[in-house]
Amino acid sequence: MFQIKRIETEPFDDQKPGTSGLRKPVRTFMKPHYLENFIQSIFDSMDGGAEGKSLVIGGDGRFYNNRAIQTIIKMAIANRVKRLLVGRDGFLSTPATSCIIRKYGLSGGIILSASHNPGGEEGDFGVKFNIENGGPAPQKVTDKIFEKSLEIKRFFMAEGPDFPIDAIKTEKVMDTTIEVIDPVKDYCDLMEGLFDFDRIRGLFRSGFRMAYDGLHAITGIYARELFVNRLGAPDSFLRNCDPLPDFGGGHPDPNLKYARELVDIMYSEDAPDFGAASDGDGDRNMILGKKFFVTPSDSVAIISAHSRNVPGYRDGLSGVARSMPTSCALDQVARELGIKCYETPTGWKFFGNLLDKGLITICGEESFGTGSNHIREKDGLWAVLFWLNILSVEKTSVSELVKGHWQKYGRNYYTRHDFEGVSTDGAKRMMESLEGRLSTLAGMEFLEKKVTIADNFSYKDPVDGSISKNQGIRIIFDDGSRLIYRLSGTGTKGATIRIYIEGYTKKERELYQDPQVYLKDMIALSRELSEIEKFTGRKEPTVIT
Ligand code: VG1
Ligand code: CO
Repeated sequence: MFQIKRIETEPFDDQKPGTSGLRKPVRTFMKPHYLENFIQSIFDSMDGGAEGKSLVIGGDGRFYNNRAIQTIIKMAIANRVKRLLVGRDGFLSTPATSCIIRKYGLSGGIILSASHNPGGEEGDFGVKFNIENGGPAPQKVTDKIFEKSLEIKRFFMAEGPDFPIDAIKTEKVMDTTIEVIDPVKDYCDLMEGLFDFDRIRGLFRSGFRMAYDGLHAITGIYARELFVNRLGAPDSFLRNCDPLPDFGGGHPDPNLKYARELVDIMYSEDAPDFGAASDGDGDRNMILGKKFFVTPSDSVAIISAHSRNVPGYRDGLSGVARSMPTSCALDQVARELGIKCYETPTGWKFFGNLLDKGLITICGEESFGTGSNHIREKDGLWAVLFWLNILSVEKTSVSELVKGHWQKYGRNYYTRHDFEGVSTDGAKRMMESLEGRLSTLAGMEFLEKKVTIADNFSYKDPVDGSISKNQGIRIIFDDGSRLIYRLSGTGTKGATIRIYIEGYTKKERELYQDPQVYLKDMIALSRELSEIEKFTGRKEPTVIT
């Protein structure tokens, strides 16, 4: 039925994976051989090739998901993969994929998603490759894939009919056993083992109301199983929970700008007690209370501070970690708990070694990513369940819980200003100019604060000793304030400059302000120091979170 073909091909020069896999407009992925070259490069980067390996594939359901899955199934057969698990209907969230790799001891997984980037025919597509620990491939693996992509001359394809993936079944095709699996069960079982489902069920029974927005991306199918089927919530708690190839025309990014519908509900007079949303592939989360937004940096700190109330974390945390631009709220909690807080570059792959070695239990990024050692990816619904578990124990509102946290630890005011789609050249020149002035900035005073550190962040992995340079420019002040500048590694149009602005206070009367107001002078300073307008022609950011 299938015929193995060796197909001649020419390399593309733009298949370098970014912060999170290879991400391009879907039109690029649809070019002849584009996807095939990249998948073959992944296979070729494996020790001894893909032959005999076990892999899982699935995606967030965006446009081109199922075409790509058929291509990958046929390439896996041709490359003699031994065992291939495929999510039914081509669905698998990023965290569920990580869970499945670990649970079944697979060699790795391929996730088809451009995460929070828009989908549809005009949108983006992406391929992420995860390794046997369940986490994103580390730099040395992605470097190897890129190398292979630059020298590729052929790929292997089993030509034949499409393999039906709309029902659970196992079938052997040549050397490959293909198993179409339930995309939600394993992941939901894992969640049930970590959280106190009885208590959360009780919370829902007590009249507590929730609005969960799946943004028409992958998490809808998981949310329905978890909240409705297993936790007894009414269906009305769920919104936009049917995955659509174009995400209903929206931008599946759970933040104040793109999850507007949910934000409007949560700021209305009749707002429910709790609001949450996730992104395209299910690894991000946004947490809201009644007229209240929880910053992701606060969220990971609060989750860590309350972790003993959650069954899966009752024994305490070995350590915690945050990405460098994430606010220092987590550091305050670590200090109180007497554990170490590691600071890593942006991107989940940097947490992998720390988690594998048991050096940390919980970690997070300011970009709406929170997770723990239960898998090796950030996990949107895990964070939502964590909050529900905490609220069911504390019997208080989201805003009271957060305010109580600030009263105890002080508040790390935080905001991120994104300048999207600026000229690549202008962005590069801005970063270079800033870097060139770093040595003169150290020791200078601005806004009555002294610059204590001005550098380009470099990270030495404490486990394997690898060094990652140029991870973002930091200007740190003696009162705990910070200004951070980085270029995004996930955008697909021009460049995106991210400026992260942070200030810290413990004064009770200063705790409850709008971050844009509290940080006003620091925001102005961030513009001045970088001369962003001169280099990019932009005065204002496109997204503020
Ligand atoms: C962004 C975020 C980063 C996150 C990455 C992938 O990267 O800042 O924290 O890990 O997206 O998230 P960048 O390079 O654009 O700043 V996802 O949800 O794509 O897997
Ligand atoms: Co994502």
